[in-house]
Amino acid sequence: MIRGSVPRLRRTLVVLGTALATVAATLAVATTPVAAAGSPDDYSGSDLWLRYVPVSDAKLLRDYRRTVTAIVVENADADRVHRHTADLTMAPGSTEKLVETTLGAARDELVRGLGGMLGQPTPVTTAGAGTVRDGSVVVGTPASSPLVRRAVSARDLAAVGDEGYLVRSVSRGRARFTVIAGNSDLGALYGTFAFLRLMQTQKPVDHLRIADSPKIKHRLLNNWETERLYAGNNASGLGGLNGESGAIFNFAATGASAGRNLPVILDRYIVMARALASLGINGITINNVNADNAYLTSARIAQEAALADALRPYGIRLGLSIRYTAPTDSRFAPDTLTNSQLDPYGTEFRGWWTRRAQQVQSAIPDFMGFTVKANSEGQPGPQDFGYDHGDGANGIAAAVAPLGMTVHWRTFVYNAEVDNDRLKRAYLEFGPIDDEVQPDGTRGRFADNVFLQTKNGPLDFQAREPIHPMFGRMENTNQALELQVTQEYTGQNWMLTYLGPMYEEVLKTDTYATDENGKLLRERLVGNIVDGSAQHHPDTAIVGVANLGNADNLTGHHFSQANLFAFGRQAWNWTLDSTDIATDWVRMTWSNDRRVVDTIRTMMMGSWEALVSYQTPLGIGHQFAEGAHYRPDPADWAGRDDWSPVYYNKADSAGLGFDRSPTGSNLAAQYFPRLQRRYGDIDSVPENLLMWFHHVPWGHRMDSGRPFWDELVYRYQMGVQYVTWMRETWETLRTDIDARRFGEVRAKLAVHEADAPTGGTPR
Ligand code: BDP
Repeated sequence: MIRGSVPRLRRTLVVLGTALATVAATLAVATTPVAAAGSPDDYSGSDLWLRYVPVSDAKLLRDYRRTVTAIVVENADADRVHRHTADLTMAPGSTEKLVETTLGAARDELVRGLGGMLGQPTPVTTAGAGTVRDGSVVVGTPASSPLVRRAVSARDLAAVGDEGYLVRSVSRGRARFTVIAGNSDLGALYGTFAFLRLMQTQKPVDHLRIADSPKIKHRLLNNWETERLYAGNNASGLGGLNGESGAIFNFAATGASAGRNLPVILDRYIVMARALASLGINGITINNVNADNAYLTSARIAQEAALADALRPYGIRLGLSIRYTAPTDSRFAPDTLTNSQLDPYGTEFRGWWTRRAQQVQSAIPDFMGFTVKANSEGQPGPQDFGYDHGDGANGIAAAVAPLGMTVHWRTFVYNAEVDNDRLKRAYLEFGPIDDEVQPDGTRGRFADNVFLQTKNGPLDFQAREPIHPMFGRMENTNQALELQVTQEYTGQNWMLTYLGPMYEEVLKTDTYATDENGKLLRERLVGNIVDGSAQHHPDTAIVGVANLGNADNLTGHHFSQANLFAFGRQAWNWTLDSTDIATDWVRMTWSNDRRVVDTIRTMMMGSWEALVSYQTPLGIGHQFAEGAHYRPDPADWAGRDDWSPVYYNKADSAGLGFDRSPTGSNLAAQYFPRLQRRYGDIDSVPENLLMWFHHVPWGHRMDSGRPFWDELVYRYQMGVQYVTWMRETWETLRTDIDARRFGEVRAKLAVHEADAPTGGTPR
């Protein structure tokens, strides 16, 4: 390649400054200062979106106070969840508390939420001889509550399934009240949060007729602990203080925090649990996919059981990431295996995993199962012992199936030494296993309790990627979509980047999947593949790689909270509009003032596209300096090709971009025919994926009429100027936002603005 092209690119980014009219000028908003309402100026963001500040609109407050006067949760304390840890306790000085029932959690949330929003306590009452007081909010299931049983028909309730809910305004004689009903206690809890959200976002609640249920069954987080964590509480944003690691959960903190390890429960675990339940997230795999076997030792299992106990009332189940070769770890002596016993069809291997899973299950009866990163980035796997991914996944799956557990087998595999394009490996390795005819005549070798967990795109969580060609390809295997919530490649804890639109783009992309006769499926967006409707998969899952750490605001950047919120809402219902989600989040997190809502939402909605523009525009991928994945360095060669910007940009005198069309690596051929044609042809590929699929000549004419190089420069500059506009616009909110959070966001935006054009100093 001709390296001169890349420095030229870099220089241009830095030097450009005045060529374009500023975005700020076109997007500037008028300022009308409004006094900040109801939030102490030192508020840290620690409540996430579960802030229940007093309703600021006086008329609405009067209406709410009339409509909502009492809380009725019959038998709230009856159905206690399992607790393994006899003396489960919160750390001294905690403000959150442990609950023992799901309906108790619903009741407590109403007490807290209504008390805060209405500015007066809302009494918890009993129904009293089956009568309902005017203004009651009645929560429960037909089993827990005679009132609920009478108020909603079994048929209506049946339609919302196990985890769905109904929220209804009901009139009985002179009494008007609200019913929040589920078929399960968890459904009722989800309905409670939905009801509170209506009030947090200042919607009317007097004529409700809501029925809602999740489209995807397992809505999960993967917690990578401290890897790619930007929410640790030390000054640089990484790691932790006082002996903590920076991770959200303390297993092995030292020094001043030694007394704050699990089984002791910390406030932030309960805040997290409430927040995740408010979105309907129902599971979390708590440790890194580059797994440490320590999590399977008896001492850790006891700690994990305590965490599971604390989260259980909120419907959040635990899972663990495991290392394929864990059976050989001497920490499990005398119950260890040798390498030669790691035969996934052998009784030793399967027996070992069954025993381990049983041990976990005896402490955590609702344990979900294991997530496995195998033969990927140095992690061991079945291929090291002469087997393939199907053999390995099925070996562990068979071991845990009798216990009702699942295996999430990740498809993040690549080998640029074998392929002419790193992006092709997953499809090549997993696809044929899905096609295999089985002895019973069915197709697909992966077991029923295996999910293949696939990142949204074929590379690695880049700010924009085409969808992964696996979606739609694995018609005989359960699919789990993995999205990144932690902002590894999207600005980390320095940049304000709202990822809701990115998730939406992924979920609503058409796969153009066809059936076995080549006929287009009727429902075939990525969301349809993931929710099972496209190819009739009975079990469904979506996974977010979480951004939770021990920072006061739990996510490092205040606006990163929005990404967890958006992921959760879209995991529940992937058809939602990311603008509406942003609106809800702003109202719940910052303010219901219209100007504030409009201003912040506008900032958020353009922020991801701006980041794409100044980091990796027009489909160029992975232009980051080695390791940190923050600062672009297009000329870098990171010691191996497939980790290096130059491998991805292929800059030379002819042009820029990776040819994945039929004249190049032909990754395009891994897509269904319609996409294959669209991506494979430089004239039909969407411009935002141009360099993903083509080596674009410098003079290529763009839709705008500009030559390719000019367009590239234009995009970079637009992205950079958007950040300036965000920084300026935030200033207009000074009097509307509580001081600490205003200042913290302001400081981050200053760094963001400095780093957007140049990548800044290495952080
Ligand atoms: C990459 C991360 C790395 C993860 C890997 C994975 O840089 O930390 O371990 O993905 O998903 O994006 O396994």
